[in-house]
Amino acid sequence: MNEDLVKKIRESMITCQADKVLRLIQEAIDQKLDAAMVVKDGLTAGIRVLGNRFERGEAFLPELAVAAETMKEGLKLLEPLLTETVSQEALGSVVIGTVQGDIHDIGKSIVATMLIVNGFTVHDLGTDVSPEQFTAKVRETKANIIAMSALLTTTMDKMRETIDLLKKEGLRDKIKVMIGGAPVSQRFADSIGADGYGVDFNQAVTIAKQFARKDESS
Ligand code: B12
Repeated sequence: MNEDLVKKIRESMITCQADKVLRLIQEAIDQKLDAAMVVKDGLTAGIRVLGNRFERGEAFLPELAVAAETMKEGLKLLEPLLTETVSQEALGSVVIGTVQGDIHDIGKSIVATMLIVNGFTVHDLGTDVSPEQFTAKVRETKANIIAMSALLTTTMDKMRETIDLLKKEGLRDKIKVMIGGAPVSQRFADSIGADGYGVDFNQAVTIAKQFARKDESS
């Protein structure tokens, strides 16, 4: 029954039926379904299928835009549930943003929310964030983690540039770097000298907690 509802949310995302998605999300909320599961297996799974169709020329940009708007509206409905159990632990502070040239912000914003829920202080710089802006915020906030998101193959190299600038400014040893986003991989993370790569918001939280534990023991 619950799986049915999540499946319907995914299918309605794929077919860009905004009103239906929002109605089904309300149903999921009323039925007290796990909000994180609705985000992951419903909304995110659906928008990914649509992205693949776009790549194959079977869907078009206006459809992606409708799906993105629907996703944001859906997240607004779910956010009170996601943040209901904000952890009181103070695990450290994170500077997060989508890299320069890239305006995709849905995944980055979910990661930011889930980090807050799990006890991190988050400074969200938004989208199109230059290496200079990331570095200045790290310096200003004395954050222990920087989290970068990239959705385009043409922008992911900005992650490398940011790490290089952190090194140049003498900040690299003081901060852990984690990266994510559809075109990014563990291999890419290793190649640019990032400390962690996460495939989704669950992994982002796990990695950030690992960093926090290592910080404590050093
Ligand atoms: C929605 C969408 C859009 C929306 C964005 C709206 C918004 N406000 O974000 C709009 C319509 C505006 C858009 C525009 C474009 N898009 Co677009 N878009 C997508 C789509 C369908 C979904 C992205 C998304 O929101 N996914 C849902 C979220 C929840 O998932 P996510 O972002 O992957 O995030 C999760 C994980 O990756 C991870 N994560 C993310 N960040 C981080 C960070 C850290 C630190 C960690 C640990 C984890 C992590 O956790 C998140 C949550 O679980 C993707 C398809 C895809 N497969 O990703 C294409 C896609 C990314 N877009 C693409 C393209 C080409 C474009 C455009 C260039 C199109 C154009 N011709 O104009 C423009 C880019 C403009 C720009 N300069 O940025 C391509 C990129 C291809 C490539 N190889 O580079 C894709 C892959 C579609 C495709 N298959 O062709 N897009």
